[in-house]
Amino acid sequence: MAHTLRGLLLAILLVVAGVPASAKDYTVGDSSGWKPGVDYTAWAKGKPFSVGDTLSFQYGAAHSVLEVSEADHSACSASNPLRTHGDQSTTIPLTKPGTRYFICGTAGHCASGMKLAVTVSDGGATSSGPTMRSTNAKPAAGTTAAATEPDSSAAAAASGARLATGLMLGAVGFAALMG
Ligand SMILES: [Cu+2]
Repeated sequence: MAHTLRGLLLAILLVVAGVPASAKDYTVGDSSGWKPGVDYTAWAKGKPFSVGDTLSFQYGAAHSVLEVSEADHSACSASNPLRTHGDQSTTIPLTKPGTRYFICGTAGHCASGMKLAVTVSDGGATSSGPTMRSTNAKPAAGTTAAATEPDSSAAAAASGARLATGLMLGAVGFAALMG
């Protein structure tokens, strides 16, 4: 029995570690993209942004994506951005837990709704798990920040869903062992 349980635990660990991290890419505003008149607070509400996910901003040449401080987000101030993007298709990797703030830099657009706050969770990951998926961590195009990540925290972000899947598969394996 002890051996069976140990085998079961090992099976669960292998399954959980072996399932590739299912990082999500969120297109900001969905089909509306990044433009005035969209309620991005409503868009973001309830979405489980996690470390390893990405935000994709799609917009026309009249717009931009400025990452700003919380205060500048509240005040719609574009004068002191942390980062500026203007390539009309901007992918932002969510590399660590916390809240990030984005506005459009064009005058008046933030006040017209082009402001977004995204709260990123760590996805319930612990740093003690196996990190054999590092080759799967796909660096987002056009960013230098991703290249300086010390480890693949993205890949290590085991979601609750993965754990649930692992447990379920483990239970199936357990049933098979006992049968
Ligand atoms: Cu704009």
